Amino acid sequence: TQTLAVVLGDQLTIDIAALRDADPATTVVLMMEVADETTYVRHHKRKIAYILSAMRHHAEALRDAGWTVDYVKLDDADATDSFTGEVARAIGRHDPERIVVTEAGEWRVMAMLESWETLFGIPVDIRTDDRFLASHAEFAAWAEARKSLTMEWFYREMRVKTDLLMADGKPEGGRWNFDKENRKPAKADLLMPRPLAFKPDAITQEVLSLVADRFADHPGSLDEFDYAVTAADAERQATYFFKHALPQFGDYEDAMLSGERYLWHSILSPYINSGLLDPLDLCRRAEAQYRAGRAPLNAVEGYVRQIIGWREYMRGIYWREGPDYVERNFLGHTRELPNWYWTGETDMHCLSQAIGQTLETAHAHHIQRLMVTGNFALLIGADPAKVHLWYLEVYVDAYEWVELPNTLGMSQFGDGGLLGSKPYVSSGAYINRMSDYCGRCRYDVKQRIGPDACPFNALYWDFLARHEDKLGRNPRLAMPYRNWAKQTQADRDATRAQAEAFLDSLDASGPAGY
Ligand code: FAD
Ligand code: DLZ
Ligand code: SF4
Repeated sequence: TQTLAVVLGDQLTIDIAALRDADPATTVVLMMEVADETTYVRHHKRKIAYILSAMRHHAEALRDAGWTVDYVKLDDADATDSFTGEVARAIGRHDPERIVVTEAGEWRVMAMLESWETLFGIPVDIRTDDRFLASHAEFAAWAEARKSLTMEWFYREMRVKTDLLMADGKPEGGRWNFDKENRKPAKADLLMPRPLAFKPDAITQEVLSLVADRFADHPGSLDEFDYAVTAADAERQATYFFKHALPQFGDYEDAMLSGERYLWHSILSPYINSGLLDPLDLCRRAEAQYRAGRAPLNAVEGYVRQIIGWREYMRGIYWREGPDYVERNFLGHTRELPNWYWTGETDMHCLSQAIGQTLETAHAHHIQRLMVTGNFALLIGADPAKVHLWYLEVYVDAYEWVELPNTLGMSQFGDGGLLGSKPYVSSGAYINRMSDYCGRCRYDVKQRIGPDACPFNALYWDFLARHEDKLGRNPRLAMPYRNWAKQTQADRDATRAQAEAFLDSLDASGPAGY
């Protein structure tokens, strides 16, 4: 063997950079299931099952394409439990002249890749991951040139760069962003699209029993596992989304409904992040739906912005801010998440819905993550590094490069506003406007004080009061702070006492389940 080409678990793309110009006759592709990766956080069982099954199927796809694949399984008798240990063993088996690998998605794994050349004494070629539009250097250059790192400006550059939704150098429809049109509440609708369900084949079934056996103490359920685990099936889900959900995707992007896990979302993030689907290709296909008159501009622009805007931008921030970004804690928060983040057992209906479906499916949609579980964690003053661990653990699409900036930055304001100009906090009123949750809740969203009052209400004002020194001069919070100042001292005292009693009751919920 001349070349050992390493393919990691989120590099399941058939023409990944590491294989691009390799010769199948003299290359061995190494894929490895390793214990350290399955336990560096207590990943949701479904997330592990998805990744391992997708990896095993991808190994088959590579073999079908003519590659020799050396695939190490988790229960291999001589397993070393780490990427570095497995590469060392593979060098023993194949005696390669060099290693080629595509850059890793996160600092932790990148450090391993960078240690190999010295450790093994053979050249290691670490290739740029060109599944992303902006390289680390490009993002750094963009960020260098400005004071504020507002996503919108980055997004516009990506629109120009890709020529997506452009007309003669100008944005299609005369505006870059149609977000204001994407905030409609939804009504229960029997005709709502449902993502396709894929029946586990023999490979997936083997993985499911391995995971049930070995990761019994990890959170989440494996029941009715129905993810796509091949590029072809992921492709089917994409086609289904473009046809049946994209047209309404924009209107109802921020809506939430009881019992409806997916609404008009694409449910493609696990496939994009692990490499089964190509993000830019999806954007081009969404654009084609618009050009053919099959989906409105607000939906297609919204979809494209999430991918070439938010997704790329989050990755840029992650790599720019460095490995200690995870330690930022602008608001000095230290509380543990309540124990019921791992059970869903709370009488706050919005939270039991968001957490319940998360434990069942390893998925929740954006507004549930941001304005229900995220909002609540921020209002109670939960430690952002701990909140980050929860999100990294429970979502099937969670890899640190995308999860950390979303959680610690966007959702928990841990970076003090690098990513967002104000914290995403709201009282119950926002949840009531965007969902049907409150009508089914034992709490009254209109009350702030008393045993039936929606906890979000007192917590919201208490949060603002607690952080007046850090947030009081934020122009985007001027209105709520004025409103707070106008309330009588007696009302303010009662609000804070209500919040305090609630926080005390939370701390009694039992140990967090990380
Ligand atoms: P859709 O609503 O259909 O959106 C289309 C696509 O846009 C998604 O598939 C995704 O690739 C991309 N996208 C949308 N929003 C974002 C965003 N904020 N950042 C990056 N990409 C985005 N997304 C992840 O992929 N992995 C994570 O670990 C993750 N953690 C999150 C944590 C928090 C606290 C929050 C608020 C959001 C997080 N997101 C994360 C973003 C978003 O919630 C998911 O991408 C989305 O819910 C995936 O479902 P979907 O494919 O149906 O998305
Ligand atoms: C998340 C994950 C899991 C659970 N298991 C594996 C694995 O066994 N083998 C593997 O190659 N990758 C796995 N991954 C994904 C890796 O953690 C992923 O490659 C890194 O997040 C990239 O930096
Ligand atoms: Fe959530 Fe409050 Fe509404 Fe209940 S009343 S669902 S706790 S926002």
